[in-house]
Amino acid sequence: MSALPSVSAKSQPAAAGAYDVVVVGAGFAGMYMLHRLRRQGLSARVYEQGGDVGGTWYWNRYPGARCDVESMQYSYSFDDELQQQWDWSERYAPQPEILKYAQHVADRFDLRGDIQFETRVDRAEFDEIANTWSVTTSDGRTVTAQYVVLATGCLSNAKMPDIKGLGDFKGKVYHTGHWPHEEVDFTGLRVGVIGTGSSGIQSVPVIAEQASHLTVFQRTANFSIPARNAELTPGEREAFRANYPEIRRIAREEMRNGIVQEVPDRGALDDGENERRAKFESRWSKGGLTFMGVYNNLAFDKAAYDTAAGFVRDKIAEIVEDPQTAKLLQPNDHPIGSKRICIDTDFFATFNRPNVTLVDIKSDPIRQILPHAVRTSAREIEVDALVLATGFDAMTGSVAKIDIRGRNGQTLNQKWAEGPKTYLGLMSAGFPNLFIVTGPGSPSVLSNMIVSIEQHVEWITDCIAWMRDRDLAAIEAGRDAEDRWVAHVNEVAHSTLYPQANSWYMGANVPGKPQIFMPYIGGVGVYRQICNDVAAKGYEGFATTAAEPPQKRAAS
Ligand code: NA7
Repeated sequence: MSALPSVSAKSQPAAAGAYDVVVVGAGFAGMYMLHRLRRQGLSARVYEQGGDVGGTWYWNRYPGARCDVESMQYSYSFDDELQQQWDWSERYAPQPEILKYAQHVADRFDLRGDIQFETRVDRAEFDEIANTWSVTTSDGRTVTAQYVVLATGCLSNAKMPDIKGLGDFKGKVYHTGHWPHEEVDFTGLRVGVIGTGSSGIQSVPVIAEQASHLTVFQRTANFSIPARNAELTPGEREAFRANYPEIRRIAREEMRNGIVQEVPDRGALDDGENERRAKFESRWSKGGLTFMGVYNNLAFDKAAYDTAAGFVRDKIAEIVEDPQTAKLLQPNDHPIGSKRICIDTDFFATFNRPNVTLVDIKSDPIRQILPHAVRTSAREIEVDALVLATGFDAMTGSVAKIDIRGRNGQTLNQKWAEGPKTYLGLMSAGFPNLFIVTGPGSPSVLSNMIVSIEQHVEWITDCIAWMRDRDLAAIEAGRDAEDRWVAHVNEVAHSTLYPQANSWYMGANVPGKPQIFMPYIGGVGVYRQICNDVAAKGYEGFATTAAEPPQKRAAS
C-alpha cells in the first residue's frame, strides 16, 4: 500500500505559473512522469507538441507501423490492474492500438488536465540564484519550475533528406515519422519510397498492395527477420498475466534489452554447422527480435555474427525470385545487429510482385527530384507520390531544438557540440535540476523502451522526493562523474560490433552530427543496478545545493 496522496485530476501550482516540475513531452515517459509526480503531491505541467498523448506513436502513423517488441511486454508495468485488464489483440501491436492504449492510460489516470497540447517548449533557462528554470513555450508564455524533465523521446525529430528539387515535387510528399492523421490512399498511384530502415520495411508491403507501381529506393540493405505476427489468443494473454510480476522482474533485472526471452549459454561456434542452422531456422520460424538471442556472442564475435548474417542472406536469396534483386537486398556492409535489426511482414516477398521495383541508389544515386519524377544518375522514374522513410535525428534531435541554458548561460547545444555528455544518461553537468528520460548514455533505444522509461521515471521521482526530504534546492551531475561515465559508455560500446555500422545510434545518419555511440550498451539490468547504487550512496557523483534558510529567503 502506498502512503502517497491520491491522484488529483489537476495538480495545483504553488503560485500562478510556478510549478514544481515542467515535463516536456506526453509520450509514454511524460505520462508516467506526470502520474508519479502527482502521486508525490507535486505540481506539474506537461507541454506536448502533438494534439494528444502518445509521443512517437502519435506521429508515426504510416501504413504497417507496429512495434517490434511483443505487446505483452511493450506495456506499462507500474499498475497491476492496468496490465491485467488491457487486452492486446496481436503479438505485435499495430500503431493505432498502441495509440489507443496511450489514450486509455491518459483517461484512466485522468492525466490530460495537466497536459497542454499543441504547445512546444522553445526555451528553458536556469536561474542560478533562485535554482529554478524559466520555461518559455510556443504560445508565448513563460512559467517557472524547480525541475525540468525532458521526456522528449528518442525518435521524434523526423529527418528530411537533403535532396535537390524535393520542394519542386508536384505530388504529395509524406514522411513516415510525421504521417497525416487522415487516411492516405495510394490506390492507382505510382509511389516512390525512399529509405529501407524499419519504417520503410514495414510500410513497403502495405503500400505495394495499393499502389499501381511502387519503386523502392534503397541506399543500404538492412537485415530483417519475419515478425510472424498473429492474433494473441486468450490463453497466450493469460500466460503473461498469471506470471506478470516475475516476467517484469526478469525484464528489468536480468535481460540486456529488457525483453524476456530464453538466454542461451552457447556461442554460435560451439555448435556444428547443422545444429547451428537448425537453431537459426527455428528462431526464423518463430520470428521477431529474439532471432539475435539464439547465441550469446552474436554482438561481439565476428565469426559468430557472420554465421547469422550468412543465414539471413541465404533466406533473402530463397525468398526473392529475381537473383539480381535478391543480391541488392542482401546486406553486406555492416555486422548483423549493429544497426537496429528490423522485423517485417513479407518485406522481401514484396519484391516478387510485378508492381514493385527496387532501385539501388548506392550505385545509381538520386540526383534530383523533378516535379513528377525521381532522377537518378542513370534514369528518370515517374512517381505521383513520395514516401520519405528516412528516419530521425535520433536521441538528441528533439532536445537540440530547445534553447536550453544552464549555468553561466551555456547552452546544452554548445556543451554537446562534440557529442552528448551525461552522467548516467540522466543529467548533464552544468544543467542543475534538468533530467532526461532515456537520454544518451542510458540503455534507451537498445532496450524495450517502456522498461527503460519506467526505470528512469522512478529514479527521477525518487531523487526529487529525496531532495525534498532534505530541503535541497538543486542537484547536478558532477563533471568528474560525468567524464568517467562518458568514457565507460564509450569503452563498453567499443567492446562490441555496434560502432562498425553507420547507424543512427552513432549519429551517422545526420550530416555534420558528431559520431559517438550514444546509448549505453551494458544492459538494462546492469545499468539499473548502477543507478540504484548511486542513489543508495546519497546520489554519488551528483552535487546538491541546500535551500536558503527561510529567514534569509525572506530578507532577500
Ligand atoms: P532509419 O532506420 O534511420 O532508416 C532510414 C532509411 O532512410 C535508411 O535506409 C537510410 O539509408 C535511408 N536514408 C536516409 N537519408 C537518405 C537520403 N538522403 N537518401 C536516401 N536514403 C536515405 O529510420 P526508420 O524510420 O526506418 O527507423 C528508425 C527506428 O524507428 C527503427 O530503428 C525502429 O527502432 C523504429 P542509409 O542506411 O542511411 O544508407
